[in-house]
Amino acid sequence: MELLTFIVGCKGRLDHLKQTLPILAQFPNTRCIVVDFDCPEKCGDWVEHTLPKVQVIRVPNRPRWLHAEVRNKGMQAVETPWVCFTDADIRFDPKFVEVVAPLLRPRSFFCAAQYDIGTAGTIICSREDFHMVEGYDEMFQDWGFEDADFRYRLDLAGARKAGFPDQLVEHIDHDNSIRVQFHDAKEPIRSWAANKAYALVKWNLMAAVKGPVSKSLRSKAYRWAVEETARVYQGKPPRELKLVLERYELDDEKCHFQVGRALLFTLEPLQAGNEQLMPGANNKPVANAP
Ligand SMILES: [Mn+2]
Repeated sequence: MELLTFIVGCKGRLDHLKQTLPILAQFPNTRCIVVDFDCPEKCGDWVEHTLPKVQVIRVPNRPRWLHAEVRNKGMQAVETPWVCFTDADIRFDPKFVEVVAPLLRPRSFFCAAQYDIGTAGTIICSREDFHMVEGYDEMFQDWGFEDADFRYRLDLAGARKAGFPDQLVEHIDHDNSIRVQFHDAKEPIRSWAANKAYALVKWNLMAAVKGPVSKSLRSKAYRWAVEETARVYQGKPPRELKLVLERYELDDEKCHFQVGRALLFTLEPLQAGNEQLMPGANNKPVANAP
C-alpha cells in the first residue's frame, strides 16, 4: 500500500493542472486523484489520456465550485493512510515526498509553515483523522474559510498542526476573478466574511453541545451569516440569531411548559474598513488563522 494520496479538484483550471499534475503523478509511493467537478474543460478526459495512472472522479451537474464537496468526494476513493489535499494551481517541489514522508506521524496534520492565501488549502492529514472530524463541512459556499474550519476541527479532535518547509509548495499567481469564477459571490471578501462568521457561530455551538452540530442548526447559522454579513455591508441594522439547543419539558398537573437552552449571536460592524478583515486581496499571510 502506498503512503499517501494527493487529491486535486479542478473546474476550469486545466491550464494550471497541466503545469502541476505531472509533478504529482511522478512521485514514488503515492497515488493521485483528480476530482473533475463538472469541469467545462473536461479536465478528467485530459488526465485519463495524458496521465493514466491518475484516478479521475467525475462529479457532474455542479455549476458552482463547492470546495468542501470537491474534497469530500475525492476522499471517498482514498485507501492510503495519509492524504494530501491540494489545488490545481499548486506546483510541488520535486523533493516534496522525499522531505515530507519522514515527517508524517500519527495524530498530526501538516501545512506549509507560513502558508498564504494561495497555499493555505494544501494540507496533509491522516485518513483516520479526516473521518474522525467527518471531513470538510459542506455548508461552506463560495470562497474562504472551509480550510481554516477543517484545521480547527482537526486540532479540536487532538491532531496537532505541524509545518513543512514553505518552498516545497508554490502557488501559481492569479487574480481574484479566477478565484470566484464559479461562485455566486463575486467579491471574495463577502463570502470570506460570511464563512468566517458562520464558522465562529458553529465553533461555539460545538462547544455548547460538546460534539458535532446537527445539519439543521448549521444550516440556520449559515443562512444567518450570509444574510447578516450582507446587511452589515449595506449599513442595515443587525438582527440577532437565536439557536435553541435543547428543550426540557416541565409538564404535570400544575405546570405545562418547557425550558429551552439557547445561544444568541449578533453580528455588528466595527468601524469603516471591514476590508481589512480580508487576508485575500493583497496576498497577506493568513498564518495566524486557526
Ligand atoms: Mn489559487
